[in-house]
Amino acid sequence: MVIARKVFTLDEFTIQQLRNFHNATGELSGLLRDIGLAAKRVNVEVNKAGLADILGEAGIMNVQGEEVKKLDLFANNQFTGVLQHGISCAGIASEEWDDFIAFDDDASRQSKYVCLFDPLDGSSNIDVNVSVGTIFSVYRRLTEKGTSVNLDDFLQPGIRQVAAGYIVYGSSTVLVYATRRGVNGFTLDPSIGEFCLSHSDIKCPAGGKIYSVNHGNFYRFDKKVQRAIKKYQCCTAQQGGPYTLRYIGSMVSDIHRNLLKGGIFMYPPTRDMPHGKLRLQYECNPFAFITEVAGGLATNGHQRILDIVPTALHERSALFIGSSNMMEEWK
Ligand code: P6P
Repeated sequence: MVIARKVFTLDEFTIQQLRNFHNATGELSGLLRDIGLAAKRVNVEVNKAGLADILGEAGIMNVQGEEVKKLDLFANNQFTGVLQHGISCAGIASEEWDDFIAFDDDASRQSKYVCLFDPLDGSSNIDVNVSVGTIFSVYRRLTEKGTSVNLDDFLQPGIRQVAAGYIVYGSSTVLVYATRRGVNGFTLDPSIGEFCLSHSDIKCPAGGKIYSVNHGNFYRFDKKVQRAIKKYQCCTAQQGGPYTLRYIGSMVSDIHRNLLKGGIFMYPPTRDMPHGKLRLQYECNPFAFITEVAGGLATNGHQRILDIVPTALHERSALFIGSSNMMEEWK
């Protein structure tokens, strides 16, 4: 007799996925469970950040030239440590590490995956209690199993992602991940300390009324972007509007909302950041993969994000991402 179960924890869900694909080895399930463990540990610190001595600057600058917060460092160490001590990842790259890290123990060298992540995106919001998030991306390594990974493993185009996801530490803590089989969301149930399936088979609505952009950059955008923003501001109901501006300054929260409700998130190039601000490998590509699997689109304004061939680990890209109908002019 099989006991029917409604609620799936992340572990149960990934194991269920494993059952459905007989040639699966369980490595990806293990990697996702490791990420879930690190996310739970980060969640504890994010939720008490105001109480513990974990707010504020760590007093160092990262490779991006940005002030690193203590919580950034904590999150970076958690995700790095869990993946290094697991057996499902051969190496990682992170916004907070200058270079990639090859895990050089025998078990890790046998793994077929590498992982890239932004351990705590939006960290400038931490001290004012605005949602922050973790973003991750998983690729099958190009180098031989049993050897150390190298830079080529981390510079693959986003179309080669095996999985991608994010955790948003907000009013609740939600882990969303995508494989080619679909996008699913899991909400942390603090009473049992497990992520439980809460958003099954997420689809990005084809249309939306939300646009997300930092309006303070308006006069630094090109004319096409300025025209689009003016269109969103002026559209009447007869013209497909009215639209509403929602911009939290934390892309994980902005894109999560638009993924569920429909909308477009834009981080266009500006005069001082002609290649955009956001990082291709561990911000744009993971969200582009998730959004496309959910039925939306993601470009840099003229090229599909997933088709861009990266040339450097921390390279930047412009990003236009969201509902397919709202993305027409950015394809
Ligand atoms: P701006 C946070 O620092 C971040 O990387 C994204 O999460 C966010 O969408 C963006 O930068 C905000 O940038 O220039 O609008 O403050």
